[in-house]
Amino acid sequence: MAGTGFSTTFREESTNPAPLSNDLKITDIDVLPNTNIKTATITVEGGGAEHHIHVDAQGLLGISGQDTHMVTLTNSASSSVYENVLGTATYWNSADEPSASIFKIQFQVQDADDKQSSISEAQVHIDFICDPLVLLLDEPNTNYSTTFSELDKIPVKVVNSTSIHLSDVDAQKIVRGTVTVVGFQSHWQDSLQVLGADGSAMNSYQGVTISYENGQLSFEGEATLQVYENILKKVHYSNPNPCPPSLSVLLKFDFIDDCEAHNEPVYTNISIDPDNDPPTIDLDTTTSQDPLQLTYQFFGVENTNPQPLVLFERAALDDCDTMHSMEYLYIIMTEAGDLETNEEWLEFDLSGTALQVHDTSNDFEITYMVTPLPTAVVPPSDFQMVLRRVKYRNVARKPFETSRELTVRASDDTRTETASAILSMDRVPLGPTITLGK
Ligand SMILES: [Ca+2]
Ligand SMILES: [Ca+2]
Ligand SMILES: [Ca+2]
Ligand SMILES: [Ca+2]
Repeated sequence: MAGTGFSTTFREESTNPAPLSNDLKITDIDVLPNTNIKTATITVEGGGAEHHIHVDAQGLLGISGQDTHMVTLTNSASSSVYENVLGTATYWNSADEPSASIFKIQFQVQDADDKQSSISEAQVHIDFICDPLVLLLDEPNTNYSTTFSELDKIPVKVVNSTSIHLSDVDAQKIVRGTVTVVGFQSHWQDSLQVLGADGSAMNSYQGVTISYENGQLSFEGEATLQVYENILKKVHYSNPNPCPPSLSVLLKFDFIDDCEAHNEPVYTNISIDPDNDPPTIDLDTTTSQDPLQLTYQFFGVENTNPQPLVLFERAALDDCDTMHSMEYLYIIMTEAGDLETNEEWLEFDLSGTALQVHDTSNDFEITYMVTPLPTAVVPPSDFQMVLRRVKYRNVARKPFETSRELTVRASDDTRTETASAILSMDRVPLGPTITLGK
């Protein structure tokens, strides 16, 4: 056969087989008496089930081995018939991971005198495609879901450890990967760890280094799919935060194989089973006094210039639970003896809020209850604003002899927190007064 060969490229997974010749010619120096050809073969050197040669015999020649690594044409025919038929030969490779990057396809014919031709070779270059690995977190399901209890705080596995499955048609190794808390913010306090059988956190496993930072668990190191599968079975989620900002945490899995293909992203959804915490109260964030010490100033024996006292202007009041947030605020003032409630009271500034105040004071107790207006939903920050603006006023002519005990109580629908303060009297002495006539 003539020619110096032919070179072509086949792209892996392509549905277009590559032609193996261009203007194929058969010549025979035995011009006479017989230029007919008897058989021809097209063979992939080395063979293998991944190879597929296809020839269109056009009904002119017998054919065997169609679409395999070796096609044989039979029947005696002129060299021009063989040229036409052999010229239709095409090649494709069905492997996801072809066994080499170049294959030699050999053409040979035999004439009527049973003389073999020389071998002419076509070269097929394989354009390799890196197929991504496939990660099933809960086979046959791609994704997984689980629940973390805020109350128990027991770390939970983030994959179904009895049915996780990793596969890859063209790589034996994974080189790195991450499990990421989607949209992570540091105050969420989400934690991802690889835990050993004894419950301790691991920072490496069979050549893979493990680290966690800012909501991302990272793996570095080339290892088999089996090693990575074993690691993923040990990944646990936990969160010490008593105030989960969301009742649902989404984890994204991204792993990269040894030809740099990423898996299609897969996800685990973690539902947070919340625990209701009581509201938190700090009557003055600048001091740790408990109870908080407050002072009301009387001016002279007669309390000649009664001024209101802002009681809790540096207070902090909150309830972080998303479902059971603060609903009531009580402020209660007591002392051992009777109170003259018509001479001392609390003043509230509710402006800018959807809150209302109920005064249920009696001779023994000055009591106020702050609640949302009917149907209103009020954030804890509005309760805090009202608490910071509460004023105490006393218009009695004589100072009280004992201190007042103040109780601040905040409640959600089931839990209550209490803080207390002592309000002492400070009589400011005034100088004597001279009156000249009336
Ligand atoms: Ca491939
Ligand atoms: Ca791959
Ligand atoms: Ca909580
Ligand atoms: Ca609560």
